[in-house]
Amino acid sequence: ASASIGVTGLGVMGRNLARNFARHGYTVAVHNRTAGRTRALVEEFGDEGAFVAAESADDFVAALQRPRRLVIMVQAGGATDAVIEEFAPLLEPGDMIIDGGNAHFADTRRREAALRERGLHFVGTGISGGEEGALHGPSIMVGGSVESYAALGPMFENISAKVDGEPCATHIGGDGAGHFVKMVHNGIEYADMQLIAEAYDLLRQVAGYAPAEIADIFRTWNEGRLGSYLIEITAEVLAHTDPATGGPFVDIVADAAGQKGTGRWTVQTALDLGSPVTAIAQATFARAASGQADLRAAYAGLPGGTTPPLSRSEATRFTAQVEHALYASKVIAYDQGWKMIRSAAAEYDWKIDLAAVARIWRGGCIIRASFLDRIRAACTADPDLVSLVSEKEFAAEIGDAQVPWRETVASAARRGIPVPAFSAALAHYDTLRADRLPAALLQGQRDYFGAHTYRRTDRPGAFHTHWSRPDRPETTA
Ligand code: NBP
Repeated sequence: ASASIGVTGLGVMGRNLARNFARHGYTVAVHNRTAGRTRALVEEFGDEGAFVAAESADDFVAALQRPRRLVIMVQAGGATDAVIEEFAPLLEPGDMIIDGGNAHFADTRRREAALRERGLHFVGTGISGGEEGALHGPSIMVGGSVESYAALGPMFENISAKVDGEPCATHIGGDGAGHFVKMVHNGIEYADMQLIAEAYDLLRQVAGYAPAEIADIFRTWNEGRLGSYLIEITAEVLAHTDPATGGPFVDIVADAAGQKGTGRWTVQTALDLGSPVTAIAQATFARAASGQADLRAAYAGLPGGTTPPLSRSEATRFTAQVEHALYASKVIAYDQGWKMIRSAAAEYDWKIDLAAVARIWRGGCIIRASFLDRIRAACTADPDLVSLVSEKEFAAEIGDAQVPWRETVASAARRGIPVPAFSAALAHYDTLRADRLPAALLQGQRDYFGAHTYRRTDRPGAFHTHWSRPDRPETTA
């Protein structure tokens, strides 16, 4: 046995991950269901490092040094279970199966428990950064036992992205914690992308800018506090000209957004946890609505708002407003994700270091952004920080954003331009800062039709009002 790690599943991600390990000096055993892919990898990239090509499962396992580290990079779901079942019987106690696919964290919890019974470590690992990240340095969110991280962590840290010399890989927590945090990463990614798309739509429809001009605005924003991979690529997409028509690329793309499901998982899980990730939810629903051609046809042509076009100087002022709105909404979206991770940590007994999550998201992953440095600093200064908006600097920025944020959402409403993520972020902010919420009325309604009882503000206990009695007496429940 000569390989320090093995990768099975040499699709887009697996083969680049295997190459990344090899480029860092590890001997990598490679295996794929269809052996042609294994041979192709070694033929094409064999000179990049030391590969051991294995055609059978037995050869693959035999090539691995003990304790064995076996990375699975196949489709999530049934394929992952099939591959685990193929290899687990060939392994020995103390060996590690690492699932680097986008598994649902509940599946990871189930698999971890089952393999633990068999003496094996199952390490659910979220890997972000797509094809390029897998090759050049992804962000790696590792679950599973502390013991397995001791054996694997240094390798993951080696191949991960680096920011200021620090690796973008860490042990997140036990069993499914790595896949959970990767899921929330993707949920935040949905929100961030939708917020940027709404900002573009406003700059185009309200301010009247052309896509190339908006690309320049995004380039400028990218130099400041909004600096991020997503803002950077948005500028590139907006500046791109369609070779066939000579017009803006964005104008010839069908406006129906796709999704692979991690945003949906985030929202479904948030509902179970009672965690209000409203900006993420709106971003997920916005994708779904964009693809509903029949509904969109039914609503097409219905009246909406209008206001006169902006002058050039008004457009400049409006652009500055949108920057505030985008930044404030983005802080809220990340805050929602943060709180969801905190809720899950309590629910599943994971000890998640939120400063470390911010640290490893600064490079390699899709939501890498300069303001993650600030989130990291805030979480380091106060590991029990309840909300990002209660941190001094974020609170000051949210304070400065008040008028422009509200003006942006109001402008959109007046013109009939949908800004579901901006609106959800602002409503979330207003919900949580309100002195009194109409939840009091909801409690009254619930008590009326279901005797669900309510608490009073002036004395302890649960109460019920006998709504059908003419004198409506109140009793303690
Ligand atoms: P690909 O579609 O490129 O490759 C899929 C791999 O799964 C192939 O090696 C295929 O083998 C193998 N496979 C399948 Br499908 N069913 C199998 C089975 N029943 N038994 C054994 N092998 C099987 O996928 P990918 O884009 O590399 O994604 C791999 C994982 O990484 C997924 O979980 C994905 O969600 C995750 N991920 C992808 C990205 C990304 O940007 N693409 C980013 C982060 C995470 P074959 O060659 O024999 O068909």
